[in-house]
Amino acid sequence: MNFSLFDDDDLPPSGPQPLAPDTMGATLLRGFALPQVASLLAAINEVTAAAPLRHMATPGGLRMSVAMTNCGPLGWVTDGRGYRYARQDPASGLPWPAMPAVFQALACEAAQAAGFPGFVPDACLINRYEAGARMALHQDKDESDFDAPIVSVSLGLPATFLFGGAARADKAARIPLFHGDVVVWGGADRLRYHGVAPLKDGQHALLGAQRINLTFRKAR
Ligand code: MD6
Ligand code: FE
Repeated sequence: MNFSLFDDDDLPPSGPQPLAPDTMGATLLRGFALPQVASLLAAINEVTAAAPLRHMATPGGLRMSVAMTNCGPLGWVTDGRGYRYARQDPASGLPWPAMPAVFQALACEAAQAAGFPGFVPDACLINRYEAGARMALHQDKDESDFDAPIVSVSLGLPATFLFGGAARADKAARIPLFHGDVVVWGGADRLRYHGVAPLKDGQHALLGAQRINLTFRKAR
């Protein structure tokens, strides 16, 4: 039996570092979420029981390879009418599940560690990647307040994060993100293109064959 706090493919926590050499606005907190993982997974199970993960459609009618749901007052949705934040889950007509306290606390603490004190998210998008799922290069621009940061938590299988520039055609840096890593993104680089490379097959000790990403935003 191995009682190490960290799985072999997880890196131990370390202090804040820039996500890429040419950014001041995106901070990587390696392993920041590891102490909260058990509570985070329990909370994810509660949210997804009430608002199941589903493959939404892009405005152009394509099925997204990433399955999504939300919690908190607002949820990010996409369908034939476009991208937007909505107070209700379109699948049920009910409000999104409340944001679990452990989510709220982690997002606030991570933002503070990266130099954004007082972050209070009103939306948490939950993304589930299975093998082959990817997120094409995009900008996060459906929020009304670009001064607030975005806090992004990676759980489960590792992924390659693509960190591009101000234009879609700019070459993207490739940054590995592991179980427990947190990225805080704000300031000057808030509108840079970014995405996730197709998830590689694998088995994570706690999450199995998937990667879960929590993305906290102040949408309004
Ligand atoms: C993901 N993340 O990591 C997708 N957006 O699965 C994002 O699209 C993202 O991680 C804005 C800020 C941080 C992110
Ligand atoms: Fe994004």
